[in-house]
Amino acid sequence: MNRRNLFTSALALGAVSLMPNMAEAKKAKKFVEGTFPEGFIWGAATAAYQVEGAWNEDGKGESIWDRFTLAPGKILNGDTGKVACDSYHKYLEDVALLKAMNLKSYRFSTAWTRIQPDGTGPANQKGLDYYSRLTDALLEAGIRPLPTLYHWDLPQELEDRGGWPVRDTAQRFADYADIMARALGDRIENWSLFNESKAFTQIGYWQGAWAPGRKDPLAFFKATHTVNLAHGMGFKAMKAVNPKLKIGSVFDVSPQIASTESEADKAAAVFMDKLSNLWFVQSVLTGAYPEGVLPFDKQNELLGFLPGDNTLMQADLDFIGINYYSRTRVWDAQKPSGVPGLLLPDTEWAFGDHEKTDFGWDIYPQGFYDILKRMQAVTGNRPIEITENGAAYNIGPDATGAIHDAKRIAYYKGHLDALSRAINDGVPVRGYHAWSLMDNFEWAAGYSQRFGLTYVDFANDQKRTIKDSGHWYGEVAKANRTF
Ligand code: IFM
Repeated sequence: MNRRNLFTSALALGAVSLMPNMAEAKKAKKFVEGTFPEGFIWGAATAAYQVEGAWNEDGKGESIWDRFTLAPGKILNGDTGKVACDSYHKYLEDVALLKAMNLKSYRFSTAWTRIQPDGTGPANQKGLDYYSRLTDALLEAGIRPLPTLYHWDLPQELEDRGGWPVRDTAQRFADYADIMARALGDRIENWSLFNESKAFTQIGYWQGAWAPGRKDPLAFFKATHTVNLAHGMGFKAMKAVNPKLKIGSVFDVSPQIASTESEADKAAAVFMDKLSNLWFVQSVLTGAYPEGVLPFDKQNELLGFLPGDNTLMQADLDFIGINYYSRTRVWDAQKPSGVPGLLLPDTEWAFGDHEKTDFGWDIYPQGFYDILKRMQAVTGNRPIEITENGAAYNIGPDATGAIHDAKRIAYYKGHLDALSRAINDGVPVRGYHAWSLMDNFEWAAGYSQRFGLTYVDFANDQKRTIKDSGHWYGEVAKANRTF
């Protein structure tokens, strides 16, 4: 029964005299910023390549990040994820950290190459066993496992066959999704298919700064279509195993702000909103791409879109994961893109006069509120989970070993307060995951950027120490409100 029906039947039952009391009760319950609905889920997030290490243990195959990090000059200081936080061996310590912070959800990712070392064929039992042990430890601790199937670590063998620009990779992903649903679907209900499809296709295939390091706009657009197909096909494969599984996906979004009031800049911002915020989520939910990005008459050819793909890529996702960090400024530039008929605006990420994080990202909590309102409209009121939000501050231990990262606390407070306002204004957010549970491998920036609630001493056996922010966040989770 929807709200309208509820109201109609209340009238029909003669319950109309109750209405003024209800209104008064609502008024009396004044919203307090920083408070959250009962049952709100508090969690933290990591990803396989960023924390696991054990890059070639127990039959694990080579991923594109294993390969990319070995190429000279790609990663700051020549860092790699070979050891990272060593979570493959220290996962029980990670579960203990979550527990110490009163968290009830752990968002991690599963490494495809642990499951299918070269991206095809039967499962590697030892890889499955690792995620099974992690799952059991989480459940035992009363923590919900929330795995993401793809957080950027494509099997190198699949990249050698063409990678995401090649259509067959979608079927390979669906097979992997099927294996995971069969192996862990008895204990894990909620799953994410992908993490930040925009980021890994754009930076990996167009800009070349991340694995696999290609600089080819045509390959980028093809990759986006394969990833969208993989959403639909992976979703259907998992539902076929067990229709009760709840399958979502994680989208990185950012308000696109026109740099001036000119019509040209405003149009450029609308264009970037489609390419940056809607290209994956709207296409997967509806089976159709946002209009006005690619030239209409060339779109199918540029994407490799075949008849029937609308149905193939469509997925009625059970929940939407949102990652928010900062906002984007856009101005009309008419830049040639390398794609016939496509001119691009210029964009500047994380701009503004506000204080910056140590990574140089602008701190703008209102953008969190704004983008949540936008995504609520786009995703038709589906349940939303914040799957990432956080800040890099490279603060180390003091003489006593304590990590006083007050700036991170301020960052979280600002964003959580904005989130509470969005929820109070009707955005259906049911959970929040801080990025990250612990300092980890930050892609091209290596270990130079620390996003963790927990300090990791990479030079000293990956020793973990909860920072002030981790203690604060633990109290927030316990009290269901900020301080
Ligand atoms: O570390 C990354 C993560 O892997 C994806 N989202 C953004 C984070 C911070 O850059």
